[in-house]
Amino acid sequence: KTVEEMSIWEDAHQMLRKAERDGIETAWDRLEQQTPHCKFGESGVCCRICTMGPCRISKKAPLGVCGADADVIVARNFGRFLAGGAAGHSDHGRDCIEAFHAVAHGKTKDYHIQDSKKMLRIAEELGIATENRELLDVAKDLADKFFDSFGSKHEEVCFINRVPEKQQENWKNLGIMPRGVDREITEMMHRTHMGCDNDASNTMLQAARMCLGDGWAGSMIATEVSDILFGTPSPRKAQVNLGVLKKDQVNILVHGHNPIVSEKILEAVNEQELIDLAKTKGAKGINLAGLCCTGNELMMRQGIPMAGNHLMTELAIITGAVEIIVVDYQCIMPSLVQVGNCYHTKMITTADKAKFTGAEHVKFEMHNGMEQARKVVRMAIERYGMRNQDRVEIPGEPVDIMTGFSNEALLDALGGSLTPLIDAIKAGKIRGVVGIVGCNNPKYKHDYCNVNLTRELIKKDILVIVTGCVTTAAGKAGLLVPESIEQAGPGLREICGSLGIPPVIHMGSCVDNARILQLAALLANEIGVAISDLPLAASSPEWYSEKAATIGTYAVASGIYTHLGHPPNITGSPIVTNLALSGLDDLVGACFGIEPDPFKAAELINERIKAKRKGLGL
Ligand code: BF8
Ligand code: SF4
Repeated sequence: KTVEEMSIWEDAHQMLRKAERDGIETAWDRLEQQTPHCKFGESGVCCRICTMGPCRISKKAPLGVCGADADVIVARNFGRFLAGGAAGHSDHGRDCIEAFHAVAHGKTKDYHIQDSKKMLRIAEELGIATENRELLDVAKDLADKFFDSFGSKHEEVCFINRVPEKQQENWKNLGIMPRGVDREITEMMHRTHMGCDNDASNTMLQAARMCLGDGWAGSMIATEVSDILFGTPSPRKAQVNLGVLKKDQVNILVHGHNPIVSEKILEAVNEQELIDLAKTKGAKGINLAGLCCTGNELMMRQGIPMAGNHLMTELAIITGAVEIIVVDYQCIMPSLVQVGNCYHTKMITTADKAKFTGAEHVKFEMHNGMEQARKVVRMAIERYGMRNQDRVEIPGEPVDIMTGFSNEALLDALGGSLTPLIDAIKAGKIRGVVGIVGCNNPKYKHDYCNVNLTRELIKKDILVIVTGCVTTAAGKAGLLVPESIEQAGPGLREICGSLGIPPVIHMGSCVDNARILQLAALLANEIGVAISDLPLAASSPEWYSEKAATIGTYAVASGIYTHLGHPPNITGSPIVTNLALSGLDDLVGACFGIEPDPFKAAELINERIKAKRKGLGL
């Protein structure tokens, strides 16, 4: 493949060429080594659940040793795949609760309640008394409530009050009303043990229930607690692409997901003492930039620039300009350690649950976050002297973006209520709303689908919300600024123009897809219909991760049609495949659609939106 076939971006091309010159292997090279992929694995019919196997299903051998057929095996494999995603989001959520709990109990001086108004609002929403009480007492109760809701104590998921009545009824009827997310994940693992749940549809219903537990609790709690601790995002400017790195400054990259680490690094790089120290080493200052979702978190709340999305993480190090890459967990390629070793770049791990061989471990805990952050920044400053400026190449100029659209901020932009948005939808000026979310995957030309689908949808007067790695794609394409209304259809152009907002709205990281769920629920409640009646859709064109599949599944189970660029590894089972592509429509009012071509995908989504509008008499 030529570099032009690998990515749509000039900064990526330049770094891929440099990688070749510097003799560095990237994900694209390793994909080639792994191709062709195992067909059994790809279609989901390889079972490794017990040691009577492993078993592979084929025409010649249609049953595993235990008698499980392709449907059962695919359903079990996919159930476990989704459990990985739900666990990732919700364990991240639990870490946020732990920080919040430590703050409430005065066990940390490094973390604080930044948005007490939001905390009180959520406490009231969850039935906790707030009047005439000390803020920290309310916080203690709220932290306990969140902790409790993770397990099996409660019958229903934490933010069930936000779910429209009709969806709740639907879930009850199907027996998929989610309980604590930990319980759902455990039950998923239990059911998929050999000889437990051997009915593919039944297993898939549990998968839906577990994913709902992630969307409406695990992820939603992560988002809400992060807002309480670090501030609810509001509109601000930022910049994206590798051009945000600085040749004459100490460059630190934060990568991973949880703002608990990255927010402290940000505070440390702004401390005068450390800036002065960097200057004594010959640097002009200290530059912090983000990657992937922790980058999204910092960008949303603090306007910190974003160096790149998933497939840009190796390429960011190949600039030769990065002193340190600080990571917490999820979506961090283990290859980054080796790529870093080819330059002077050190990877710092911060969580005991995510160590990387060859990286240096600086454990972040509630009581020492700030101290550890300063330590990391000092290490970066030390390493600036080891940088070989002759090997440094920073491609491109940063692109401006507008970020910070929490639902609170969106409501503000709308003048305090959803009415203007609903009126615009009714009048057909905004024909629908689509969340484009998720990843990169070297099986696709990097960001080609993410960007083209976004462009096609806004042309059709569909408001687009982006999160996760699609954010950087839309940002680099110049779509996250108000001026991009020029590329939108006339109705969307008029509405966004009058509000001064871009037609593509950045709502945060992947756990922040919970914000989109909440917005969908607010719209449904306001209009008095089910979420599945609304002209909404979701899409993850270039997805790769378990988490992305979990998000897609909770979106569908919540009533939102979801497009994926490629199917999960389920195609070996007619039952699971049919359920995903159509059967779920009858059950929950939404299903998946698969289409790798972004232009055809835009048509598919558009058709869905047309049908939903018609259903509402619009
Ligand atoms: O949670 S979009 S590549 S970074 S999985 Fe990962 Fe996908 Fe990026 Fe964030 Ni989400
Ligand atoms: Fe084979 Fe059944 Fe064991 Fe799976 S659970 S490995 S199909 S015997």
